[in-house]
Amino acid sequence: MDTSEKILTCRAAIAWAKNSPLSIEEVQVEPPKAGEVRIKLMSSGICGSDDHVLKGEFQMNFPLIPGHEGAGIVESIGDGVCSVKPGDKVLTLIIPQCRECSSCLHPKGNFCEKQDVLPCHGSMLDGTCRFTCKGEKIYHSFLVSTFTEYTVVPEIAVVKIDDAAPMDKVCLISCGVPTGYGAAVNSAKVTPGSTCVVFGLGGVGSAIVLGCKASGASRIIGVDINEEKFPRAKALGVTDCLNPQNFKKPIQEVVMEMTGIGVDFAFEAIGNPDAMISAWDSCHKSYGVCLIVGVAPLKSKLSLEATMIISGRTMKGVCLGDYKTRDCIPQIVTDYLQNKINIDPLITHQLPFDQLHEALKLYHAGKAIRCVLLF
Ligand code: COD
Ligand code: ZN
Repeated sequence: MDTSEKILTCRAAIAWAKNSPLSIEEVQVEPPKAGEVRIKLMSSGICGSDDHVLKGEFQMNFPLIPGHEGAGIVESIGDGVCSVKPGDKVLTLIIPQCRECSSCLHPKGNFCEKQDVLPCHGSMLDGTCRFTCKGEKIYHSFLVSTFTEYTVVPEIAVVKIDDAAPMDKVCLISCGVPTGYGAAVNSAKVTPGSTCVVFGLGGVGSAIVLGCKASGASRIIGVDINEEKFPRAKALGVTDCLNPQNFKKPIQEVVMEMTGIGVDFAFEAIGNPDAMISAWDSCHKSYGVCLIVGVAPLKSKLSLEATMIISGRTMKGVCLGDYKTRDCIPQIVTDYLQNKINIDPLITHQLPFDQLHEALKLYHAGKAIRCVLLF
């Protein structure tokens, strides 16, 4: 049956307010307008940023449908859409690529001006929403919303991937993998034989470890307050695991003592300003590079010892691994299919969508690296 141009009714998880439990409801999903794509989701990861959303740390409009790490199949397209067609396997993109703004036109920029993360309005690009529940308007998150059987996204926030992609896994390549792996291989360009430290060994931090290892780093120090993360981190390539709570001195001093001179590359994948300073202070004074991957709470500030900035260290923010998303993300899927990168160890759990609460419990208990929801 041709469902395009029709309003679809399906199940979706709604956050009615910040810090309130998600409820799975029947929602109506409008057809895509011009320049938009309606997608039948096959899987969605639960990312650290979704937790920030639910806690209200992104200052978003509620009620909303969370989720952004999605893989699905195009159900219908609006007028003018030409990069995807019904039946295509696609990934949703939390950072779109409009190919027209100053970031997209610059050879290095990837933080497209059409993104809806910082700040977050919760609508489509025309300011309206495509979801309703019990007659009430439901907001989108980050232009995508993936905790739903169907979603509508702008064409600039979706990309076609290889037909052979396993849809129960590749949702991670929508966000967590490029965010972490790309921070190491594409943004930092970790060098063979180098020493790295990764703060936060969740899904994103684990993908950073994968990238450091693939780049030939000889020592990878992993820092996390949850020691349950250590065995998996070691299996991915972490050589030394540190729990800051086991030391009386600041963890950067421990890293300095372990390395003698500081690390070549430090990554922060927690979103914690104190950890950002620890990462910076762990770097070699002269040539160390500190990559900030986590988003810190709104309006928080960093306090660095200003005198020492002159010694040459670099601090760089990086979003989605500095990849221009529509141009680069399909290649990561192809690399996965060709066994050039293995994302499987990052997927610790897979659960049907209606067990969303169980999945969130696993996330909050620190048991999951990535739990994938299956539709
Ligand atoms: N010290 C050490 N480790 C800590 C601390 C601390 N003070 N606090 C928490 N941790 C550990 C946790 O135990 C956990 O293992 C890890 O940090 C965080 O991992 P997750 O699994 O909760 O979260 P991720 O890995 O999915 O995401 C983390 C991000 C920081 C990347 C995320 O929260 C974020 O800020 N994302 C925005 C950045 C971005 O580029 N987003 C693009 C799309 S998300
Ligand atoms: Zn994410």
